[in-house]
Amino acid sequence: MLRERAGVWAVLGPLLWGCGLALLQGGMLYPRESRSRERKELDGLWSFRADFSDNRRQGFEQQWYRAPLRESGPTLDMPVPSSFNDVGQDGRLRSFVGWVWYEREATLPQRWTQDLGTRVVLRIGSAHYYAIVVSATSRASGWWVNGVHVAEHEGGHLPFEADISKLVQSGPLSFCRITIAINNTLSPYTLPPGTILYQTDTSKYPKGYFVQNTNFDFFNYAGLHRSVLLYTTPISYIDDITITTDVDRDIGLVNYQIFIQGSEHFQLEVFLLDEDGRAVAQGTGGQGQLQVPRAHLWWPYLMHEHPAYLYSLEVRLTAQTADGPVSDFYTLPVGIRTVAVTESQFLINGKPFYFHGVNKHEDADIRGKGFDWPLLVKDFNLLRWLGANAFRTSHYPYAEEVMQLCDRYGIVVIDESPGVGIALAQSLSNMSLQHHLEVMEEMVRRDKNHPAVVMWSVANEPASSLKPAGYYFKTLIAHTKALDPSRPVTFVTKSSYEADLGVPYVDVICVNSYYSWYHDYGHMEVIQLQLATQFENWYRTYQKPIIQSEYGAETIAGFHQDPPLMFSEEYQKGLLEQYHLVLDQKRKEYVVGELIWNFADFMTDQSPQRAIGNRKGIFTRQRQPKSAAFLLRERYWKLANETWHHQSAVKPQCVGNSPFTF
Ligand code: GCB
Repeated sequence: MLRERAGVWAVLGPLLWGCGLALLQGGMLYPRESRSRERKELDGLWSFRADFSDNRRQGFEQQWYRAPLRESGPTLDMPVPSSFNDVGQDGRLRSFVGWVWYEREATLPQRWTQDLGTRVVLRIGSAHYYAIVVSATSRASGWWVNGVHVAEHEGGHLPFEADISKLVQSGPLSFCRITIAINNTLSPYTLPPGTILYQTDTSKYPKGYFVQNTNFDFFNYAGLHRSVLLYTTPISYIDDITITTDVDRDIGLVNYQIFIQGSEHFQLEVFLLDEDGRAVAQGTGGQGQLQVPRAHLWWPYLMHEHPAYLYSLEVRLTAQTADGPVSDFYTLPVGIRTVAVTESQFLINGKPFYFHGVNKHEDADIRGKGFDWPLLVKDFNLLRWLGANAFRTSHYPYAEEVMQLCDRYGIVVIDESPGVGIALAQSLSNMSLQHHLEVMEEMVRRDKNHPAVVMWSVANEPASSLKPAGYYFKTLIAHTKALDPSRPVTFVTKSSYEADLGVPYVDVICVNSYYSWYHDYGHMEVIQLQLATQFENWYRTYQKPIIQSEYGAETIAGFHQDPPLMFSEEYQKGLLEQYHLVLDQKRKEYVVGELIWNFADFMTDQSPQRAIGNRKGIFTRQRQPKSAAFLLRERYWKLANETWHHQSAVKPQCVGNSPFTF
């Protein structure tokens, strides 16, 4: 919902268009082509201009969206998807705070603009942080319909859409111009939060000087981070599908609920197809249960010889409209699996699951947080090479294509919201909570059907010992559970077991710790005692399973010191080994996972603690292994052997470089 954000927006904020968004109505199905649906990607080069004016509002004052952006002044070519920060040579753009403007023209197929039975939707995968979308159309005569406001959205990391059918179907059309203004300013009430620090001492700073401060440890990359696309549906269409699954002996149960828009009179048929395309169950109507005898379950990677089995749910809609019958088709991958938590175990399909994996970031050279297929495929190849069976989307929801690959490869996901850096009491206020609840709704709506997602994490390292944290997390977790009763909910803490006011409400305790890194520098000999005490205190207090959700050490690839010194590859290995000794004891009791911080080095704000970013990766930012990657690889494959649940005598082995070796 659009709200005036105290302070920050007053200087950098949007012109309020007076139109709150009905964000949470309707579905957010991933746009897939089908017999009734087409899609057109608008990725590539866009025109771009940052508003460097003092108040950052010149773009709105001069209405840059009313004419091609290049007429407003100099523009740059900007790739989409990408962050804008690192592609240029202008240092001012790298650290820019305020409004930037993206624009491109799209030519639409004639039938999209002439067939009133077609619904045309503009979808933006992620615009960080605040976006206003304006569209203009050019008629055959070369006459532009002035910019029409089509959407606004708060928050990067999650998609939003606008139905632009009316706009593109009101006469012969030659072009559609799309302008997206994006503001990356973070306030105490955004998610993640931040503050703007104004410097008023004119003996030290120029007039009007300000910087953006944050309490999280990654660079606040901004821009159009994921694909922008247009897609079509018929005017009566399948708007949303919710799937939950269960298992009764060897019968897989697929519960479905389908939401239709654009017609009240319709028939629905659903078919569940196996991997060979054979229908194994079928049903009719908007909700029901499909039963699959001898179902192939969705198993995590390295837990079964055929992990990640995916069925396809084919939904067929026939709707009656004033103009006659309309059909829509949508196919959704479905994994049949169960998730449950006991006092000391995390169960997938009734079997104990141990998370041996990583924390990641969406981060790479040049593109920043921009989606990139080669990078994604490389990362999944590395994960499988490593023998990792899980990751956490630290510290925000990742691209939908990432989640799809997790479903396909059996990589289990703890899906985390952008609730990171919640450090001030202000950010635990009702205003923040309200927004956080909405973000969870958007996130659950987007990711609810991924079998890979086994748990929601509502936040990372919030100030959970501050007084308002109790109510905040109680409400947030209850809301998330109400949205999705089928998955456990957690948040990741670094508070002490005595002081944390949010942990009473979580299903699994996720704890970060950096023994011998952020204190007791260089003294790895204290790790075992401190870590064991940490686990024992948490377990004694709560009797809930625990995940070591972060641990690690800053390591500059190529630095070697023996005996180990901080920042060397040997220190990283040594520190990990100390952790593993304790994890190996406690995983026999109640510790259900270990996630290294971090998969790869990543960019952060500049500070004396960070040498061009955070170097706790076991891979470099360019995805080359440090020594610790080999150590973890050996460990993870060994752990995989212990959690192998199938009857087959052949167990997974880490041989050579193939991630597929069994
Ligand atoms: C943490 C944070 C993570 C940081 C990491 C570090 O506890 O959750 O965002 O990057 O520590 O390296 O300090």
